[in-house]
Amino acid sequence: MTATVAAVDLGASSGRVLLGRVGDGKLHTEEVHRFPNGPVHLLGTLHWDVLALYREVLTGLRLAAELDSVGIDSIGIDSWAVDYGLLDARGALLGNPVHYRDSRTGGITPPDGLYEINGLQFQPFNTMFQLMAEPLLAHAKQLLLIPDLFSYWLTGERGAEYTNATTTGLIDVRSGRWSAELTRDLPAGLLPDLRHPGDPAGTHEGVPVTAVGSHDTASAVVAVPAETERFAYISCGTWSLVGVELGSPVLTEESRAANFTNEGGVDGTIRYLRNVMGLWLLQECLRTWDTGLEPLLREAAGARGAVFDPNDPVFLPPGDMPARIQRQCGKTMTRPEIVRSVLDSLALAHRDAIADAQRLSGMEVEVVHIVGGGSHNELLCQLTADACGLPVVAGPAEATALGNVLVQARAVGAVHGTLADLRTLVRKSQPLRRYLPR
Ligand code: ADP
Ligand code: LRH
Repeated sequence: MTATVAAVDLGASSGRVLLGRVGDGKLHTEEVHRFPNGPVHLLGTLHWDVLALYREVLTGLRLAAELDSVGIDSIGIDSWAVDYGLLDARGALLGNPVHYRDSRTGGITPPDGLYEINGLQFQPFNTMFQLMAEPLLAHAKQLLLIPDLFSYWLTGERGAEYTNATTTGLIDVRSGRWSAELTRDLPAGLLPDLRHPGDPAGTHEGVPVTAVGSHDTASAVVAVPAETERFAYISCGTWSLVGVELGSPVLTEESRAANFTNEGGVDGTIRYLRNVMGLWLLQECLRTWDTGLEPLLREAAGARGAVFDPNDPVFLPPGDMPARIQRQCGKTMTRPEIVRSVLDSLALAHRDAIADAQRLSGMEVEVVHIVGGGSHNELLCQLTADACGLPVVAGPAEATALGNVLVQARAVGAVHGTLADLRTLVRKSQPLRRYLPR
């Protein structure tokens, strides 16, 4: 059986709709629509423009339907994590969703004992902390994470997809359910029932919508083209999400202190990883300079950089990134030197996270997979291989959308098997590039 599915993947820097054809041991994808995404500053608060994004999603689905005269078997949606919309009693959106880079959660510290329950790294923007600063909470009847909100708008049906729900900080990592203790102070019924990747999630104009790993990083990890179980991954886009896949969480004090997270993956896996600030640093430099990436990357290859800690919270909000980087490095630099500093510093942060993941989980890795838009960045891939002293396999750049496609294709019966089987399909169908450590 061959299936055609539409994957909606909303990243923090861009969104896209892909058409995926899967069956007879083959995987073929075609991008049908791509659109920019980014923060909108409004009256002192940083928002997402969710209605504009929804319009783009509808455009993408229309274009996909026009391309596929045979008919689409399923639609799946994933996006960045932690952010949400609040609904009133009629199901209408209360306010425009706030961006996780907004300053409203600045100064929050995690309560003691939290990690033992939710296993989540501390990020000030985790949903549970945003809710502490949420003025609309008292008026809200229900909370929907961003992919669940889009799914609701498409289908009229509500639910909370599990992988993304784990990024709220409100899921008990052992039971995989909403934690009674952590949700105690929230309005009753605020959090919808959980659904899991592969579950039906309603219909849009007669086409079934299927829950996927709706946390973009969960979908990206599905499509890591690993041959061995002993792999590390870097889902490298706006963020670098760096870690390993495990069967059970690591909840030790050392793991908490190293700020490693145990996020829920597809098929009951644990995504044991650390957030590294990622290519956001570069995106914000380019925005400040109002220039393109490729010429700068060429110049950066021959430049000397400085090393700084890319995870310093000073880099989290939007703003003049070159100024912040130069301040952290304690010197004035040319543009290529700044770009080189970003790449050197990210490569070292990738190395540290992979070393920590191995030390804390006891798993030894043989290869590092870089997926996401950053897999196009040859210099970063080579520097990461050099820093880690491990081979790097780069690609696919659209791993998130591919993971979304594959989980849908499996749900409709066009492909069978475990994550290893899905990964084999990715490995056989996608162009990959190998970097050896120098
Ligand atoms: P997100 O899903 O977080 O929006 P993506 O996975 O789409 O992020 O990755 C976007 C990033 O990938 C860009 O910011 C850019 O740094 C990098 N990237 C994309 N294409 C290229 C390219 N051709 N060369 C180098 N880097 C690229
Ligand atoms: C990447 C991502 C990441 C989260 C962040 C908020 O897009 O989903 O996994 O930590 O956004």
